[in-house]
Amino acid sequence: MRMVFHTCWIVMWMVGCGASTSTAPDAGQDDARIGNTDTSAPVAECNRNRADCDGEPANGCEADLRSSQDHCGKCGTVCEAEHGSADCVANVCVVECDEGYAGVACEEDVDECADGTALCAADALCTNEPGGYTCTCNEYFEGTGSVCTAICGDGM
Ligand SMILES: [Ca+2]
Ligand SMILES: [Ca+2]
Repeated sequence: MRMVFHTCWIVMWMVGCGASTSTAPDAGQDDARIGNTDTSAPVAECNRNRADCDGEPANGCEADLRSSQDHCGKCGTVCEAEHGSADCVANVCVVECDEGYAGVACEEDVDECADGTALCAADALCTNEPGGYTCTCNEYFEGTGSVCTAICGDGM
């Protein structure tokens, strides 16, 4: 009598256990895929916009590609500007160059003398410089460079 009861209990327990284990694996996989904090999650399981850029499984998908300055949009894409500001916004590196600089990372000096944006007087020499330019009045002229007047103008 006692034995029968025991067997019955075991069967019920097994059925109950079987029912719960049939759903558990799926739920577990979803958790691993979604949870970046789950350090046991494989590297390939990073969420969209996150990545394991340092190859360190312990910290999981540590890089937020949307805003990381070192991994903007994808691993290793550094968002920076040599002469200006750079911000990783929504996976894109937005660069704003200081005046006088251009290029993808604001690394190029703008040659204001060559591109015609320099505001030198007609009687001045334009000299390109990093981040700017200078205007120097020609010989026999004097002034700031943006304004040059002839010396001995009275006699001419
Ligand atoms: Ca990592
Ligand atoms: Ca320049």
